[in-house]
Amino acid sequence: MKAVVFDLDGVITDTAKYHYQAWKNMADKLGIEIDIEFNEQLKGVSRIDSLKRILAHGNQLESYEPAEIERLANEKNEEYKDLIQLVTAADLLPGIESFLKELKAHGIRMAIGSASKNAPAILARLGILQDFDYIVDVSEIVNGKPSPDIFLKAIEGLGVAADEAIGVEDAEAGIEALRSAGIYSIGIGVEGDTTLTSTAELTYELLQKLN
Ligand code: G16
Ligand code: MG
Repeated sequence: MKAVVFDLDGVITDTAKYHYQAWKNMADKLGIEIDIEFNEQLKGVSRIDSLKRILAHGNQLESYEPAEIERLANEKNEEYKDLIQLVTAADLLPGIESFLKELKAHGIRMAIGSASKNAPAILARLGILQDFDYIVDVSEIVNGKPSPDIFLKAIEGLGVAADEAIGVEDAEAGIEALRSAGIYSIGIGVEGDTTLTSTAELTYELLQKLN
């Protein structure tokens, strides 16, 4: 094992609450009801696909032209960008800071394979941007999760083979993407090749056992 590929939202930090807040305001404006349970379906899903799911949920998908969908998605993102200004190092999920340190100390390469175009900004706010050897630029990716493309790009960027990497994910679509990429998965609160209930359980020792 030479590398670990991390999802961002739900693994490194919990930005889902800010995505939800911004989507909820947008849905209210559109007269569509969404709740926290529906929000689960948006985890790991790209911005445009999230909006399409919300519109479909409100039976409004047919009513919008692609350009209008684009405009609404941008509007949501502007609000989201304001909300993530609240993120600080205190928002790292349990155990992540020490896990990253351990990996670094053992020369394990690290990448971020997130569906979020805001990933670099969030990592900078968390104070861990420099810890990663590679961050997938999702604007270059055609197919989001559950397609393997994001994770294939991550291992290509790190220069490692799929069987030399381990992926950490919290969403079903992400686990599926890792599986299709041929990368061993650790699921956080979701079933993976190894399943954990919390990021606090992530340690270098655990990775050694998976080897
Ligand atoms: C995250 C979130 C999704 C969000 C997506 C795109 O994925 O889980 O809810 O829609 O990124 O984010 P943005 O609108 O910032 O580009 P991940 O892959 O980090 O779990
Ligand atoms: Mg996630």
